[in-house]
Amino acid sequence: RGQRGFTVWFTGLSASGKSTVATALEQHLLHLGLAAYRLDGDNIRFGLNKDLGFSEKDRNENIRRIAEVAKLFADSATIAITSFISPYRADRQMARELHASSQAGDDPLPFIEVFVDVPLEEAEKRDPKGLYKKARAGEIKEFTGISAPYEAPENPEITIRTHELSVEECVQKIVDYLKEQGLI
Ligand code: GGZ
Repeated sequence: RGQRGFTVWFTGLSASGKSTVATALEQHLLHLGLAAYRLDGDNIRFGLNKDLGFSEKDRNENIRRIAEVAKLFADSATIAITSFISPYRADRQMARELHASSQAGDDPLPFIEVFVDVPLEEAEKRDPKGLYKKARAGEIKEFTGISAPYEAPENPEITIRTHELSVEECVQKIVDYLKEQGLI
C-alpha cells in the first residue's frame, strides 16, 4: 500500500523553533524516501498570502488558505508540514475539521497538531530578528505574545519543548508518534 498523505501542523510563538524543527522533520522524512513539503512564511506569506498582514482578520484568512493548501498536498499523498504561529484555537480547529471532512467517500486526512511550547521569556530572549524588542518599543503593533494573543492548544497530538530538547530529539518525538499511528 502506498504512502498516505497527512498534515503536520506546527503552532507556537515567534522564535519558538517551529521552522527549525519543521525543516529538520522534512529532511528526516525525505531521507526515508517519503514525499514531504513544508509550507512556511517564506513560501506563503510572500506569495499566495502577500495581501495579508497581522490583524486578527488577516491571520484568520492566512490560516484558512494555508489549511486549504495543506489539505491539497495531503490529498495528493504528500506529507504537508505547516509552520505558522496560528495563534487562534478556532482557526486551528477549522484546519483540523477541513481535513476530517475531505471529499465525500474519501477517508479523512490525518491532522497532527504539534505545539512548540516555549515560555514567552525564552522566545523573547532568543529574539533572532529583534522583533520582540521592536514590539516592546511599540514599533510593531499586534505582536503575538506581546500585544496580540497566543491561545495555546489544549489537546495537541504532540508537545515539544525546544528549550529542553535538541532539534534531533524533537524530530524523533514526532517521528515516533507518526510510526505509532501507522502513518509512516
Ligand atoms: C507575529 C509577526 C508579526 C506580528 C511580523 N506578530 O519569527 P518570525 O517573524 O520569522 O515569524 C513571525 C511571522 C508570523 O507569521 P505567521 O504567518 O506565522 O503568523 S500567523 O500564523 O499568526 O498568521 C514573525 C513575523 O511573521 N511577524 N509581524 N505582528 N509575528
